[in-house]
Amino acid sequence: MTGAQILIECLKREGVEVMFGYPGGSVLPIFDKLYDADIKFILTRHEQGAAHAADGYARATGKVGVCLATSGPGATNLVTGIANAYMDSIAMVAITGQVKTHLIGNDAFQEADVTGVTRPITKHNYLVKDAKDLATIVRQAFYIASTGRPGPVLIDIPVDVQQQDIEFIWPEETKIRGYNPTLFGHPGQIKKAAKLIAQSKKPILYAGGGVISAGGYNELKELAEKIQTPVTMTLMGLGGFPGTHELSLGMLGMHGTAYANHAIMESDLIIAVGARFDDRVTGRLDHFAPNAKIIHIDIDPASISKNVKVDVPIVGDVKNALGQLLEEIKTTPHTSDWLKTIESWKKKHPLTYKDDVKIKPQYVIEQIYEATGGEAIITTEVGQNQMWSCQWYKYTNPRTFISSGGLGTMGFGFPAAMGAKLGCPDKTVFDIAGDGSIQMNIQELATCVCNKINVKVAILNNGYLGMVRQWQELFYKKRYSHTCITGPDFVKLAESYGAAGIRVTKKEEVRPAIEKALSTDNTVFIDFHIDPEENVYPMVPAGEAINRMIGGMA
Ligand SMILES: Cc1ncc(C[n+]2csc(CCOP(=O)(O)OP(=O)(O)O)c2C)c(N)n1
Ligand SMILES: [Mg+2]
Repeated sequence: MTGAQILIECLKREGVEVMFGYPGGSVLPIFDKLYDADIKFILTRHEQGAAHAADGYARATGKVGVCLATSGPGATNLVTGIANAYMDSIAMVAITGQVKTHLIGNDAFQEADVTGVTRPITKHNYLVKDAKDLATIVRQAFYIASTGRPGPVLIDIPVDVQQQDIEFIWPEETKIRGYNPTLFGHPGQIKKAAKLIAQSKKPILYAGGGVISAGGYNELKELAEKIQTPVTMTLMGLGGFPGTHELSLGMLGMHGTAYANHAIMESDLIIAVGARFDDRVTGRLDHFAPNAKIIHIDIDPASISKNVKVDVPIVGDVKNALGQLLEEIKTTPHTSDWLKTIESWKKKHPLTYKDDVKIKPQYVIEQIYEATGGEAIITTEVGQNQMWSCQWYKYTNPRTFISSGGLGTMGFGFPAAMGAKLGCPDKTVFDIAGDGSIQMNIQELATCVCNKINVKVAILNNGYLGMVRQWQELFYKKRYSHTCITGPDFVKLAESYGAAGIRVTKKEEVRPAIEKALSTDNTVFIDFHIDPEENVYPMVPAGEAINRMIGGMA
């Protein structure tokens, strides 16, 4: 078999059903084999779209997302998508073509040192120098991407290796020396954690994306109910615990709820589960949760005590470790006073906005929530649109909220929605977008229409790079330097691609437009002309303690 045939055969054996990508000279042998392979191939209109679509597919399904690009510019166009997956620990395999082995290092046409470029943004990467290593490398790549703390793995394959003829041997086993993720928590640490929990009076569960990637949703819910402890989630953790549950505090951090931020600051015990104490969550570190002991469950030992020193580290798979903890806990803490205090904060300081005749973005999202019965997969772009989507849609199931957390990549949401829809064709998929962000990968409209990928895009059109404008308003004396942004006529643009477009300029048109989009068997752009200077509150100014919120409780 040729290297290209071996690659396709390995992808099939790894269970790959869909892949995203773009052709070019250095991947022609692979594309030739894809011509009659039974893998669905989605030709995007930009390689960045392919990487984000693979990422969205992975987040929605829990499978490995796969993308493919040619050498040089094709590969460098993947870079943002790979970095995005790396920051959010998403299982992805990115395959790139490379110039012929004897030309590597020669500044050959369309040569880029892609393994060099992606080294700091991949969990691992490979340059395949001989086709006889290819099968082993593909197996390892999928194994590394999907086990332990998931992440992107890149395989760079020179053209001559794709053409090389060799015997195909499928490696039955994958063993990688020095790579052995710890799956269960140390029993001694679990005991210590159970003891701390029993003694605490003001515990809080702080859940991150690890709950979702490990499939620990049921265990987290069981634990929260058993120990009657409130749960706050990071952006990546939304959907990891039902947002409608009475123990849910919603999201914490820079744009978190006032009660979540106060609860974590006042707590005497933080049980961190698959979360990494990101700076958007902790705010000013030396003021963070001064009275709390910390238990930290994470599969990645490197993320423990990285930002915040913890008292009881538990290295292990979140689902397993929560299961162990559930078994170990015999005495539950007395939290009724604590829950009462939090309940009063919730009542006094709920998330709010001033309703108006103008269309408020929060209102649009509430209407999307109601119209979809809370059952849609929501993807977002980055900025105010993203934060409002965290605040105003309640996610009750894992893998229903898909957003660029760590990297904050404008242009992520639309291609990610495509990937999610391909992975979950029976679900309604909505990209809640900003008018700036949507213009960063708007070319994927063609991909949607051509492949009948019916995603709905709600553009919260404020005529601004809204989140940056908000910072300029609050911290730069309203000097709106280059944040007023124009766009095309989104309705005409969608129509020109063969998609549908709806413009909404009045509040009473909001719900009917959403209903119309839902009943349209096509990709739909809804252009909501929202109040242009609406802000996201509460807000913790960068570098402040997280209970010092603008628009939160004093
Ligand atoms: C690729 C990229 N470039 C720049 C930024 C910085 N940035 C963060 S939010 C934002 C504004 C986004 O504007 P828009 O998509 O209209 O969303 P809004 O905040 O108005 O809802 C910018 C420029 C980014 N996050 N990503
Ligand atoms: Mg905007």
